[in-house]
Amino acid sequence: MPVDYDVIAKAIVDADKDAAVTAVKEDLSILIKEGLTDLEAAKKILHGGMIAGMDIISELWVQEKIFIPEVLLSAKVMHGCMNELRPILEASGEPPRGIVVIGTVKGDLHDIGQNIVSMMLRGNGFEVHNIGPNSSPEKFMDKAREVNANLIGLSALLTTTMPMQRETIKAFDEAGLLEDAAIMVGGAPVTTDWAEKIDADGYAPDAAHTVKLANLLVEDLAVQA
Ligand code: B1M
Repeated sequence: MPVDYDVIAKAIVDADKDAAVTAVKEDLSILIKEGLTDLEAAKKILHGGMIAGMDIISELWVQEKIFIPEVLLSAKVMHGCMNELRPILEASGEPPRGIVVIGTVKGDLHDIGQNIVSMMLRGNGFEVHNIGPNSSPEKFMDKAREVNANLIGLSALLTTTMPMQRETIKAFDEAGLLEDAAIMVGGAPVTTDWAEKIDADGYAPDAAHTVKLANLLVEDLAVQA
């Protein structure tokens, strides 16, 4: 039976957790039988079905065809599907390429994107400490000190919380924590221009680019050391 990613996307839009999780499991098994590795299959399902479903939700919300309760229900189903992919995306036996503290900045409750970024970074050999949404500069700094992080990831999904990325970077700088660490920023409204304006070390538009950026930043830090 061929894989139909629309079934997952539709189940996320309909907030039908059982249907979504069943389709994720079935599609994983089909793609692996077709010869893809676990990781290749998980990435295809993530982008072709799950993120596509959340894109539809975004569009429906913009058009005011659905409202926050519906968005929250779909977000929960998205989390349920992510639980199925997590072990695959995170599996790695190598020593960590870098130590990342990631979260969504203070005032911002959106966490789906940064959870995906976290999983992809883990799956690509980074040690990731995900401190969750609504994280203050102090929370980021406490965790960075505790785990001796060399990469900090700041997610913001609201134009009103983007300035908190700048505040967090300032706080790290003033505390002298940027000598051996680099800051990455991301989130739907964030741009390269914004990243430059707030003195971030890099911007990534999605999880795959975050992995590339993290690798580059870790190499730069090694050269500077
Ligand atoms: Co909110 N919301 N929301 N929301 N929400 C947006 C962001 C919005 C664009 C919708 C819209 O109006 N079109 C809009 C922001 C407008 C703006 O600021 N310009 C909005 C609004 C207004 C709000 C509220 C203010 C609504 C209200 O209460 N009136 C409110 C704010 C609450 C708060 O945070 N204080 C609110 C609440 C919510 C829910 C709680 C209902 C829910 C969040 C549930 C959750 O996360 N647990 C929600 C959702 C789901 C959305 C949309 C529909 C989807 C976001 C999402 O999960 N996308 C969103 C619409 C949109 O973004 N187009 C919207 C899927 C996810 C995979 O993508 O998060 O972009 P994304 O992550 C990507 C990349 O951006 C990148 O990689 C990820 C994977 O590829 N990335 C990084 C993300 N972080 C990164 C960090 C990095 C690097 C890359 O480096 C570290």
